[in-house]
Amino acid sequence: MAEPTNSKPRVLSGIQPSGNLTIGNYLGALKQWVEVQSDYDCFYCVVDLHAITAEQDPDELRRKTRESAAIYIAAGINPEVSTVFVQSHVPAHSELAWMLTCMAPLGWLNRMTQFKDKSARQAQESIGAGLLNYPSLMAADILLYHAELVPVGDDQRQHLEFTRDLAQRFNHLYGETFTLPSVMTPKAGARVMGLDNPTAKMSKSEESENHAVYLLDDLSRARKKIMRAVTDSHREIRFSDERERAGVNNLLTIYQAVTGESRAAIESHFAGKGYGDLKRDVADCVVATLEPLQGRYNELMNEAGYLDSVLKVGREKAAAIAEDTLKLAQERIGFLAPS
Ligand code: AQP
Repeated sequence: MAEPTNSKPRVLSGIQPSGNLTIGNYLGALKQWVEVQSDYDCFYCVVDLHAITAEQDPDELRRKTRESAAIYIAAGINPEVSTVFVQSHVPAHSELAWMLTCMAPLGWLNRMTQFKDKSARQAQESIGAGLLNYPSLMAADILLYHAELVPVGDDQRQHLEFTRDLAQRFNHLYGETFTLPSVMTPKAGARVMGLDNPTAKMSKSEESENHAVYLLDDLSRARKKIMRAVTDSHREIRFSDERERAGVNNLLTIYQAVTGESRAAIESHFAGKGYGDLKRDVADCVVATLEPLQGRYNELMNEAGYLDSVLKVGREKAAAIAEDTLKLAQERIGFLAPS
């Protein structure tokens, strides 16, 4: 196994630059990334190889890739402490993904909820094979770094299970090669729902006007979207698993995830208040999070060369580890080493 360069256990996670990052991406992933960065040796990548499982405009993809990396840093990832890089800059991801794709049973891939959901929205003939093989690439991302912990939102739990199963299969067939990773999801905000449709996950590729608050939304627009969020005809403000109360539950969950307060404290804060008060308070705390993030983002984007230098250092650090692991996996599987 490749020797870790840092004695701390390793973390890996990523976000697809497939659109504008949402508060779902922030609360489900980015916020946790920041919280663990001093206790782990963290690798955070912009997963552009994953993004092309759906059609992307080339210029837009390049722009969103830089934008996403800048958002990671603006959200609190310190590139002096964590490694920030672009997935396609480290070719080992694609190479190991192919090896794992060859080992991934079709039955496992066909059972993935994300594949079933996303493929159901397209005509059968137009579904790219990449969408089906997405979990093998995600497994490669994680296994290349011997990551012990993967902080993600709830929707990625199944892919983590798949990664563990695939790693076990490889280790069983070819000898101990990969570390089995554990999933880490936040207590609140692991599954932020759409503001316009609180029974569907908030998603950056969903295009309807009031579905998501984007991290780079104009602040008054972000506020307006929250004030327009779907609620219900009840009056009581409390957490609930009932489907018809999903809108209020979602707003409370966002409030809980942002403020870190307990459910009991939040319910007592809103006791006797109306939905207008709830929306206003949620909007206030979300805007208070976005404002400094956007300030740092704008500074970063105006600092010529800074982001590229972070990504260059990140690529070098990531590639050194990934190449070692890839070499080991290639050797184990029986590839003839080049002389
Ligand atoms: N709504 C959400 N609530 C909590 N966490 C979320 N994540 C995504 N949406 C929510 C988490 O964000 C990380 C990055 O996700 P991704 O971009 O790799 O893919 P995704 O899960 O498919 O996210 P989107 O926004 O729905 O993207 P598109 O529309 O491009 O497919 C992951 O940790 C994810 O759990």
